[in-house]
Amino acid sequence: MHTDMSADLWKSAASVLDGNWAHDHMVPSRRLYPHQWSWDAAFIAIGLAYVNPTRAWRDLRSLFEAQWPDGRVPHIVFDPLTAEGDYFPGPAFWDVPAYGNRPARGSTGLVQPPMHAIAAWEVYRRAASHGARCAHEAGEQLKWLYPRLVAQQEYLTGRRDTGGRGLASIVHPWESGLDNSPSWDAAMSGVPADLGLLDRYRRRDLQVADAAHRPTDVDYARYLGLVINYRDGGYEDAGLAHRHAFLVECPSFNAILAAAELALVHIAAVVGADPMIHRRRARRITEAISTHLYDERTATFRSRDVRTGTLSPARCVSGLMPLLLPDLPREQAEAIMAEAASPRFGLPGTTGLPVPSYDRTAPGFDTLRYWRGPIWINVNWLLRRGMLVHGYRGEAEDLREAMVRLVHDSGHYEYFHPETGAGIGAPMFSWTAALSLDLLADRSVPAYAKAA
Ligand code: 2M8
Repeated sequence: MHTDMSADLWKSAASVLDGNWAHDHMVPSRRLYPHQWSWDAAFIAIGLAYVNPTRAWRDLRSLFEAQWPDGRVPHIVFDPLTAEGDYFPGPAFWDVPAYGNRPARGSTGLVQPPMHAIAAWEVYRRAASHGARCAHEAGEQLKWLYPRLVAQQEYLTGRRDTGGRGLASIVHPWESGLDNSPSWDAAMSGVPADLGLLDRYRRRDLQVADAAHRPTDVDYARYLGLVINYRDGGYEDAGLAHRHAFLVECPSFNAILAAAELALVHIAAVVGADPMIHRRRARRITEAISTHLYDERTATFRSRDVRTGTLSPARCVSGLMPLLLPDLPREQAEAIMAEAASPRFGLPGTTGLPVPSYDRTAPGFDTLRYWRGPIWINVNWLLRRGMLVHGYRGEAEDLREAMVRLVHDSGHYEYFHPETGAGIGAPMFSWTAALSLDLLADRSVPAYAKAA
Protein backbone atom coordinates (compact mmCIF):
# COMPACT_ATOMS: atom_id res chain seq x y z
CA MET A 1 0.00 0.00 0.00
CA HIS A 2 1.28 3.47 -0.88
CA THR A 3 3.10 4.94 2.11
CA ASP A 4 1.80 8.54 1.61
CA MET A 5 -1.74 7.22 1.60
CA SER A 6 -1.09 5.24 4.78
CA ALA A 7 0.55 8.23 6.49
CA ASP A 8 -2.36 10.52 5.55
CA LEU A 9 -4.93 8.06 6.78
CA TRP A 10 -3.06 7.42 10.03
CA LYS A 11 -2.89 11.15 10.72
CA SER A 12 -6.54 11.84 9.95
CA ALA A 13 -7.70 8.81 11.96
CA ALA A 14 -5.69 9.87 15.02
CA SER A 15 -7.10 13.38 14.76
CA VAL A 16 -10.72 12.12 14.60
CA LEU A 17 -10.08 10.19 17.82
CA ASP A 18 -8.54 13.25 19.44
CA GLY A 19 -11.55 15.34 18.51
CA ASN A 20 -14.10 12.80 19.80
CA TRP A 21 -12.59 12.30 23.26
CA ALA A 22 -14.90 13.60 25.99
CA HIS A 23 -13.08 13.76 29.39
CA ASP A 24 -13.35 10.01 30.26
CA HIS A 25 -14.83 8.35 27.19
CA MET A 26 -15.06 8.52 23.41
CA VAL A 27 -18.25 9.56 21.64
CA PRO A 28 -19.01 7.77 18.34
CA SER A 29 -19.84 11.12 16.75
CA ARG A 30 -20.07 14.58 18.35
CA ARG A 31 -23.39 15.50 16.78
CA LEU A 32 -25.34 12.28 16.18
CA TYR A 33 -24.18 10.17 19.14
CA PRO A 34 -23.02 12.42 22.00
CA HIS A 35 -22.75 9.71 24.71
CA GLN A 36 -20.73 6.49 25.11
CA TRP A 37 -21.89 3.39 23.18
CA SER A 38 -20.96 -0.10 24.25
CA TRP A 39 -19.68 -1.95 21.18
CA ASP A 40 -18.32 1.29 19.75
CA ALA A 41 -16.07 1.54 22.82
CA ALA A 42 -14.63 -1.90 22.01
CA PHE A 43 -13.88 -1.16 18.34
CA ILE A 44 -12.51 2.23 19.37
CA ALA A 45 -10.18 0.76 22.02
CA ILE A 46 -8.68 -1.62 19.44
CA GLY A 47 -7.46 1.32 17.33
CA LEU A 48 -6.89 3.83 20.11
CA ALA A 49 -4.41 1.39 21.63
CA TYR A 50 -1.90 2.37 18.92
CA VAL A 51 -1.99 6.09 19.63
CA ASN A 52 -3.15 6.42 23.22
CA PRO A 53 -3.32 3.17 25.22
CA THR A 54 -4.17 5.01 28.43
CA ARG A 55 -7.32 6.39 26.82
CA ALA A 56 -8.16 2.98 25.34
CA TRP A 57 -8.19 1.49 28.86
CA ARG A 58 -10.01 4.51 30.28
CA ASP A 59 -12.78 4.17 27.70
CA LEU A 60 -13.31 0.46 28.44
CA ARG A 61 -13.19 1.17 32.14
CA SER A 62 -15.75 3.99 31.95
CA LEU A 63 -18.10 1.57 30.23
CA PHE A 64 -17.64 -1.23 32.77
CA GLU A 65 -18.01 1.18 35.68
CA ALA A 66 -21.62 1.42 34.48
CA GLN A 67 -22.13 -2.38 34.45
CA TRP A 68 -25.35 -3.47 36.16
CA PRO A 69 -25.29 -5.77 39.21
CA ASP A 70 -26.77 -8.56 37.05
CA GLY A 71 -23.74 -8.35 34.73
CA ARG A 72 -25.34 -6.54 31.78
CA VAL A 73 -23.21 -3.83 30.20
CA PRO A 74 -25.52 -1.04 29.04
CA HIS A 75 -25.65 -0.20 25.37
CA ILE A 76 -25.36 3.54 26.11
CA VAL A 77 -23.72 5.18 29.13
CA PHE A 78 -25.14 8.67 29.34
CA ASP A 79 -22.82 11.61 29.80
CA PRO A 80 -24.35 13.82 32.54
CA LEU A 81 -22.76 16.84 30.86
CA THR A 82 -24.80 16.29 27.68
CA ALA A 83 -28.28 17.84 27.56
CA GLU A 84 -31.35 15.53 27.54
CA GLY A 85 -32.41 16.98 24.19
CA ASP A 86 -29.13 16.17 22.44
CA TYR A 87 -30.00 12.51 21.92
CA PHE A 88 -33.31 10.70 21.76
CA PRO A 89 -34.24 8.43 23.45
CA GLY A 90 -32.24 10.00 26.26
CA PRO A 91 -31.85 9.31 30.00
CA ALA A 92 -35.41 10.36 30.97
CA PHE A 93 -37.04 8.03 28.45
CA TRP A 94 -35.06 5.00 29.63
CA ASP A 95 -35.60 5.97 33.26
CA VAL A 96 -33.11 3.45 34.63
CA PRO A 97 -33.09 3.36 38.46
CA ALA A 98 -29.93 3.91 40.51
CA TYR A 99 -27.73 0.83 41.03
CA GLY A 100 -24.47 0.25 42.91
CA ASN A 101 -22.82 3.66 43.16
CA ARG A 102 -24.41 4.85 39.90
CA PRO A 103 -27.04 7.57 39.96
CA ALA A 104 -30.47 6.99 38.38
CA ARG A 105 -30.80 7.60 34.63
CA GLY A 106 -27.12 6.91 33.97
CA SER A 107 -27.55 4.35 31.21
CA THR A 108 -29.95 2.37 29.05
CA GLY A 109 -31.13 -1.12 30.03
CA LEU A 110 -30.29 -2.80 26.71
CA VAL A 111 -26.98 -4.40 25.74
CA GLN A 112 -24.89 -4.59 22.57
CA PRO A 113 -22.65 -7.34 21.14
CA PRO A 114 -20.00 -8.25 23.77
CA MET A 115 -16.94 -7.18 21.77
CA HIS A 116 -15.09 -6.08 24.91
CA ALA A 117 -13.06 -9.18 25.79
CA ILE A 118 -11.74 -9.19 22.22
CA ALA A 119 -10.90 -5.49 22.57
CA ALA A 120 -9.27 -5.88 25.99
CA TRP A 121 -7.07 -8.67 24.67
CA GLU A 122 -6.09 -6.67 21.57
CA VAL A 123 -5.25 -3.57 23.64
CA TYR A 124 -3.17 -5.74 25.98
CA ARG A 125 -1.26 -7.30 23.05
CA ARG A 126 -0.47 -3.86 21.66
CA ALA A 127 0.69 -2.55 25.05
CA ALA A 128 3.75 -4.79 24.89
CA SER A 129 5.17 -2.63 22.10
CA HIS A 130 4.70 0.57 24.16
CA GLY A 131 7.34 -0.28 26.79
CA ALA A 132 7.40 -1.63 30.35
CA ARG A 133 5.18 1.03 31.94
CA CYS A 134 2.38 0.36 29.43
CA ALA A 135 2.76 -3.40 29.80
CA HIS A 136 2.40 -3.09 33.59
CA GLU A 137 -0.67 -0.84 33.22
CA ALA A 138 -2.15 -3.35 30.77
CA GLY A 139 -1.73 -6.23 33.20
CA GLU A 140 -3.48 -4.25 35.94
CA GLN A 141 -6.33 -3.26 33.63
CA LEU A 142 -6.84 -6.86 32.52
CA LYS A 143 -7.07 -7.95 36.16
CA TRP A 144 -9.74 -5.34 36.82
CA LEU A 145 -11.70 -6.18 33.70
CA TYR A 146 -11.58 -9.99 33.83
CA PRO A 147 -14.33 -10.65 36.43
CA ARG A 148 -16.49 -7.98 34.83
CA LEU A 149 -16.09 -9.50 31.37
CA VAL A 150 -17.00 -12.90 32.80
CA ALA A 151 -20.10 -11.43 34.48
CA GLN A 152 -21.15 -9.91 31.14
CA GLN A 153 -20.81 -13.30 29.41
CA GLU A 154 -22.72 -15.04 32.20
CA TYR A 155 -25.57 -12.55 31.99
CA LEU A 156 -25.89 -13.10 28.24
CA THR A 157 -25.62 -16.90 28.31
CA GLY A 158 -27.80 -17.13 31.43
CA ARG A 159 -30.74 -14.76 31.75
CA ARG A 160 -30.69 -13.99 28.06
CA ASP A 161 -30.95 -17.58 26.87
CA THR A 162 -34.69 -17.13 26.43
CA GLY A 163 -34.93 -19.91 23.83
CA GLY A 164 -33.10 -22.48 26.00
CA ARG A 165 -30.79 -23.42 23.11
CA GLY A 166 -27.51 -22.14 24.56
CA LEU A 167 -27.71 -18.87 22.59
CA ALA A 168 -28.25 -15.30 23.79
CA SER A 169 -31.44 -13.59 22.59
CA ILE A 170 -31.64 -9.93 21.79
CA VAL A 171 -34.78 -8.17 23.02
CA HIS A 172 -34.48 -5.15 20.71
CA PRO A 173 -32.91 -4.60 17.26
CA TRP A 174 -30.64 -1.95 18.87
CA GLU A 175 -28.98 -4.75 20.82
CA SER A 176 -27.62 -6.28 17.63
CA GLY A 177 -25.79 -3.07 16.71
CA LEU A 178 -27.19 -3.68 13.19
CA ASP A 179 -30.27 -1.71 14.13
CA ASN A 180 -32.41 -1.50 11.04
CA SER A 181 -31.19 -4.71 9.38
CA PRO A 182 -33.73 -6.64 7.24
CA SER A 183 -32.78 -9.55 9.47
CA TRP A 184 -35.40 -8.30 11.95
CA ASP A 185 -38.19 -7.50 9.47
CA ALA A 186 -40.09 -10.77 9.94
CA ALA A 187 -39.87 -10.65 13.75
CA MET A 188 -40.62 -6.89 13.82
CA SER A 189 -43.78 -7.32 11.74
CA GLY A 190 -45.38 -8.84 14.84
CA VAL A 191 -44.45 -5.86 17.04
CA PRO A 192 -47.25 -3.27 17.39
CA ALA A 193 -46.36 0.12 15.86
CA ASP A 194 -48.00 2.87 17.92
CA LEU A 195 -47.41 5.90 15.71
CA GLY A 196 -48.92 8.08 18.45
CA LEU A 197 -45.61 7.64 20.30
CA LEU A 198 -43.97 9.81 17.66
CA ASP A 199 -46.39 12.64 18.47
CA ARG A 200 -45.46 12.41 22.11
CA TYR A 201 -41.71 12.08 21.54
CA ARG A 202 -39.77 13.93 18.88
CA ARG A 203 -37.11 11.99 16.91
CA ARG A 204 -33.81 13.76 17.33
CA ASP A 205 -31.99 11.68 14.67
CA LEU A 206 -34.05 13.32 11.89
CA GLN A 207 -32.85 16.76 13.00
CA VAL A 208 -29.21 15.81 12.58
CA ALA A 209 -29.34 13.18 9.78
CA ASP A 210 -31.12 12.69 6.45
CA ALA A 211 -34.48 10.88 6.82
CA ALA A 212 -33.71 8.71 3.74
CA HIS A 213 -30.76 7.24 5.65
CA ARG A 214 -32.55 6.57 8.90
CA PRO A 215 -35.19 4.03 10.05
CA THR A 216 -38.78 4.81 9.01
CA ASP A 217 -41.35 6.15 11.50
CA VAL A 218 -43.09 2.76 11.63
CA ASP A 219 -39.81 1.08 12.61
CA TYR A 220 -39.07 3.84 15.11
CA ALA A 221 -42.50 3.52 16.74
CA ARG A 222 -41.83 -0.21 17.15
CA TYR A 223 -38.38 0.50 18.63
CA LEU A 224 -39.92 2.83 21.21
CA GLY A 225 -42.73 0.40 22.01
CA LEU A 226 -40.22 -2.37 22.71
CA VAL A 227 -38.19 -0.13 25.02
CA ILE A 228 -41.33 0.91 26.90
CA ASN A 229 -42.39 -2.71 27.38
CA TYR A 230 -38.96 -3.77 28.67
CA ARG A 231 -38.65 -0.66 30.84
CA ASP A 232 -42.10 -1.06 32.36
CA GLY A 233 -41.21 -4.64 33.31
CA GLY A 234 -38.25 -3.22 35.26
CA TYR A 235 -35.76 -4.45 32.60
CA GLU A 236 -36.35 -7.90 34.08
CA ASP A 237 -35.56 -10.85 31.80
CA ALA A 238 -37.44 -13.67 33.56
CA GLY A 239 -40.62 -14.57 31.71
CA LEU A 240 -39.82 -12.40 28.66
CA ALA A 241 -40.98 -15.19 26.36
CA HIS A 242 -44.54 -14.53 27.54
CA ARG A 243 -44.56 -10.76 27.58
CA HIS A 244 -42.16 -9.36 25.00
CA ALA A 245 -42.89 -9.11 21.27
CA PHE A 246 -39.29 -9.33 20.01
CA LEU A 247 -36.86 -12.10 20.99
CA VAL A 248 -34.30 -13.10 18.39
CA GLU A 249 -31.11 -15.17 18.25
CA CYS A 250 -28.71 -13.31 15.95
CA PRO A 251 -25.75 -15.13 14.34
CA SER A 252 -23.52 -12.08 14.59
CA PHE A 253 -24.27 -11.33 18.26
CA ASN A 254 -23.73 -14.98 19.20
CA ALA A 255 -20.57 -15.33 17.10
CA ILE A 256 -19.12 -12.35 18.98
CA LEU A 257 -20.28 -13.95 22.26
CA ALA A 258 -18.32 -17.12 21.43
CA ALA A 259 -15.30 -15.18 20.12
CA ALA A 260 -15.30 -13.26 23.43
CA GLU A 261 -14.90 -16.59 25.27
CA LEU A 262 -11.87 -17.30 23.07
CA ALA A 263 -10.36 -13.95 24.01
CA LEU A 264 -11.09 -14.79 27.66
CA VAL A 265 -9.02 -17.97 27.28
CA HIS A 266 -5.98 -15.72 26.80
CA ILE A 267 -6.99 -13.16 29.39
CA ALA A 268 -7.60 -15.87 32.00
CA ALA A 269 -4.10 -17.23 31.41
CA VAL A 270 -2.60 -13.78 32.09
CA VAL A 271 -4.62 -13.06 35.23
CA GLY A 272 -4.15 -16.55 36.69
CA ALA A 273 -7.70 -17.88 36.16
CA ASP A 274 -8.77 -21.14 34.49
CA PRO A 275 -8.69 -20.74 30.68
CA MET A 276 -10.37 -24.10 30.02
CA ILE A 277 -13.78 -22.88 31.24
CA HIS A 278 -13.77 -20.34 28.44
CA ARG A 279 -12.54 -22.83 25.85
CA ARG A 280 -15.48 -25.09 26.70
CA ARG A 281 -17.98 -22.24 26.66
CA ALA A 282 -16.73 -21.09 23.25
CA ARG A 283 -17.19 -24.60 21.88
CA ARG A 284 -20.71 -24.87 23.28
CA ILE A 285 -21.86 -21.56 21.79
CA THR A 286 -20.22 -22.39 18.45
CA GLU A 287 -22.08 -25.71 18.37
CA ALA A 288 -25.38 -24.00 19.17
CA ILE A 289 -24.86 -21.45 16.37
CA SER A 290 -23.87 -24.18 13.95
CA THR A 291 -26.88 -26.34 14.84
CA HIS A 292 -29.66 -23.79 15.33
CA LEU A 293 -28.83 -20.79 13.13
CA TYR A 294 -27.68 -22.55 9.96
CA ASP A 295 -30.13 -23.04 7.13
CA GLU A 296 -29.03 -26.22 5.31
CA ARG A 297 -31.22 -25.50 2.28
CA THR A 298 -29.53 -22.21 1.40
CA ALA A 299 -26.22 -22.90 3.20
CA THR A 300 -26.42 -19.61 5.10
CA PHE A 301 -26.63 -18.44 8.72
CA ARG A 302 -29.83 -16.58 9.64
CA SER A 303 -31.34 -15.05 12.75
CA ARG A 304 -34.00 -17.12 14.53
CA ASP A 305 -37.23 -15.70 15.92
CA VAL A 306 -37.48 -17.32 19.37
CA ARG A 307 -41.25 -16.76 19.52
CA THR A 308 -42.09 -18.54 16.27
CA GLY A 309 -38.98 -20.72 15.95
CA THR A 310 -38.49 -19.64 12.32
CA LEU A 311 -35.31 -18.48 10.59
CA SER A 312 -35.37 -15.05 8.93
CA PRO A 313 -35.61 -15.16 5.12
CA ALA A 314 -33.18 -12.21 4.79
CA ARG A 315 -29.53 -12.77 3.86
CA CYS A 316 -27.61 -10.16 5.84
CA VAL A 317 -23.99 -9.44 6.69
CA SER A 318 -24.71 -10.84 10.18
CA GLY A 319 -24.83 -14.31 8.57
CA LEU A 320 -21.15 -14.01 7.63
CA MET A 321 -19.97 -13.38 11.20
CA PRO A 322 -19.79 -17.00 12.45
CA LEU A 323 -16.58 -17.18 10.38
CA LEU A 324 -14.97 -15.68 13.50
CA LEU A 325 -15.17 -19.10 15.13
CA PRO A 326 -12.31 -21.55 14.63
CA ASP A 327 -14.43 -24.57 15.62
CA LEU A 328 -17.03 -23.93 12.95
CA PRO A 329 -17.34 -27.05 10.73
CA ARG A 330 -15.23 -26.69 7.59
CA GLU A 331 -18.23 -26.88 5.23
CA GLN A 332 -19.99 -24.03 7.06
CA ALA A 333 -16.88 -21.83 6.87
CA GLU A 334 -16.68 -22.59 3.15
CA ALA A 335 -20.38 -21.78 2.74
CA ILE A 336 -19.79 -18.35 4.36
CA MET A 337 -16.90 -17.65 2.01
CA ALA A 338 -19.04 -18.69 -0.98
CA GLU A 339 -21.85 -16.37 0.17
CA ALA A 340 -19.40 -13.48 0.70
CA ALA A 341 -17.91 -13.98 -2.77
CA SER A 342 -21.30 -14.34 -4.49
CA PRO A 343 -22.98 -11.36 -6.26
CA ARG A 344 -25.05 -10.95 -3.07
CA PHE A 345 -22.07 -9.58 -1.14
CA GLY A 346 -19.32 -9.46 -3.81
CA LEU A 347 -15.98 -9.51 -2.02
CA PRO A 348 -13.56 -6.78 -3.20
CA GLY A 349 -12.28 -9.14 -5.95
CA THR A 350 -15.45 -8.35 -7.92
CA THR A 351 -16.53 -4.88 -6.74
CA GLY A 352 -13.36 -3.29 -5.34
CA LEU A 353 -15.43 -2.46 -2.26
CA PRO A 354 -15.88 -4.11 1.16
CA VAL A 355 -19.10 -6.12 1.62
CA PRO A 356 -22.45 -4.34 2.05
CA SER A 357 -24.74 -4.84 5.05
CA TYR A 358 -27.43 -6.60 2.99
CA ASP A 359 -27.78 -8.81 -0.08
CA ARG A 360 -27.15 -6.60 -3.14
CA THR A 361 -29.56 -8.68 -5.23
CA ALA A 362 -32.52 -8.48 -2.79
CA PRO A 363 -35.50 -6.31 -3.85
CA GLY A 364 -35.27 -4.34 -0.59
CA PHE A 365 -31.53 -3.56 -0.96
CA ASP A 366 -31.27 0.14 -0.14
CA THR A 367 -28.06 2.00 -0.93
CA LEU A 368 -28.67 4.69 1.68
CA ARG A 369 -30.75 3.40 4.54
CA TYR A 370 -29.15 2.42 7.74
CA TRP A 371 -27.92 -1.22 7.83
CA ARG A 372 -30.08 -2.12 4.80
CA GLY A 373 -27.35 -1.91 2.16
CA PRO A 374 -24.54 0.55 3.00
CA ILE A 375 -21.02 -0.64 3.83
CA TRP A 376 -19.90 -0.53 7.46
CA ILE A 377 -16.25 -0.85 8.46
CA ASN A 378 -16.77 -2.68 11.77
CA VAL A 379 -18.52 -5.72 10.27
CA ASN A 380 -15.97 -5.87 7.46
CA TRP A 381 -13.22 -5.74 10.07
CA LEU A 382 -14.86 -8.73 11.78
CA LEU A 383 -15.25 -10.58 8.48
CA ARG A 384 -11.57 -10.07 7.74
CA ARG A 385 -10.71 -11.39 11.17
CA GLY A 386 -12.84 -14.47 10.42
CA MET A 387 -10.99 -14.98 7.15
CA LEU A 388 -7.69 -14.92 9.03
CA VAL A 389 -9.06 -17.37 11.62
CA HIS A 390 -9.79 -19.85 8.81
CA GLY A 391 -6.61 -19.22 6.82
CA TYR A 392 -8.14 -17.26 3.90
CA ARG A 393 -5.17 -14.91 3.83
CA GLY A 394 -5.44 -13.68 0.24
CA GLU A 395 -9.10 -12.72 0.64
CA ALA A 396 -8.34 -11.09 4.00
CA GLU A 397 -5.63 -8.96 2.44
CA ASP A 398 -7.90 -7.88 -0.44
CA LEU A 399 -10.56 -6.90 2.08
CA ARG A 400 -8.06 -4.98 4.21
CA GLU A 401 -6.85 -3.03 1.19
CA ALA A 402 -10.41 -2.29 0.07
CA MET A 403 -11.31 -0.92 3.52
CA VAL A 404 -8.20 1.23 3.76
CA ARG A 405 -8.72 2.60 0.24
CA LEU A 406 -12.38 3.35 0.89
CA VAL A 407 -11.76 5.28 4.11
CA HIS A 408 -8.77 7.08 2.64
CA ASP A 409 -10.74 8.20 -0.43
CA SER A 410 -14.09 8.96 1.23
CA GLY A 411 -13.23 9.95 4.81
CA HIS A 412 -13.97 8.57 8.28
CA TYR A 413 -17.72 8.24 7.72
CA GLU A 414 -20.15 6.17 9.71
CA TYR A 415 -21.02 4.12 6.59
CA PHE A 416 -20.55 4.16 2.82
CA HIS A 417 -22.65 3.96 -0.34
CA PRO A 418 -22.32 0.35 -1.56
CA GLU A 419 -22.10 1.33 -5.26
CA THR A 420 -20.13 4.58 -5.30
CA GLY A 421 -18.24 4.29 -2.01
CA ALA A 422 -19.33 7.83 -1.04
CA GLY A 423 -19.29 8.52 2.71
CA ILE A 424 -22.73 8.77 4.38
CA GLY A 425 -24.10 9.12 7.91
CA ALA A 426 -21.99 10.90 10.49
CA PRO A 427 -18.57 12.25 9.42
CA MET A 428 -15.56 11.89 11.75
CA PHE A 429 -16.97 8.64 13.10
CA SER A 430 -14.86 7.07 15.82
CA TRP A 431 -14.92 3.34 15.03
CA THR A 432 -14.15 3.96 11.34
CA ALA A 433 -11.10 5.97 12.40
CA ALA A 434 -10.01 3.51 15.10
CA LEU A 435 -10.32 0.42 12.92
CA SER A 436 -8.44 2.19 10.12
CA LEU A 437 -5.48 2.49 12.48
CA ASP A 438 -5.67 -1.23 13.19
CA LEU A 439 -5.95 -2.09 9.49
CA LEU A 440 -2.95 0.08 8.71
CA ALA A 441 -0.91 -1.47 11.51
CA ASP A 442 -2.26 -4.89 10.45
CA ARG A 443 -1.78 -6.55 13.80
CA SER A 444 -5.26 -8.02 14.13
CA VAL A 445 -4.35 -11.62 13.32
CA PRO A 446 -6.05 -13.50 16.16
CA ALA A 447 -3.85 -15.70 18.31
CA TYR A 448 -6.00 -18.74 17.44
CA ALA A 449 -5.86 -18.26 13.65
CA LYS A 450 -5.38 -21.47 11.68
CA ALA A 451 -2.25 -21.81 9.53
CA ALA A 452 -2.62 -20.61 5.93
C1 2M8 B 1 -26.46 3.09 15.87
O1 2M8 B 1 -27.43 2.86 16.89
C2 2M8 B 1 -28.03 3.93 17.68
C3 2M8 B 1 -28.90 3.27 18.73
O2 2M8 B 1 -28.12 2.50 19.57
C4 2M8 B 1 -28.90 4.87 16.87
O3 2M8 B 1 -29.29 4.57 15.74
O4 2M8 B 1 -29.23 5.94 17.43
C5 2M8 B 1 -25.94 1.71 15.40
O5 2M8 B 1 -25.21 1.81 14.20
C6 2M8 B 1 -25.11 1.05 16.49
O6 2M8 B 1 -24.47 -0.12 16.03
C7 2M8 B 1 -24.04 2.00 17.04
O7 2M8 B 1 -23.45 1.42 18.17
C8 2M8 B 1 -24.63 3.38 17.41
C9 2M8 B 1 -23.55 4.40 17.77
O8 2M8 B 1 -22.55 4.40 16.79
O9 2M8 B 1 -25.41 3.89 16.33
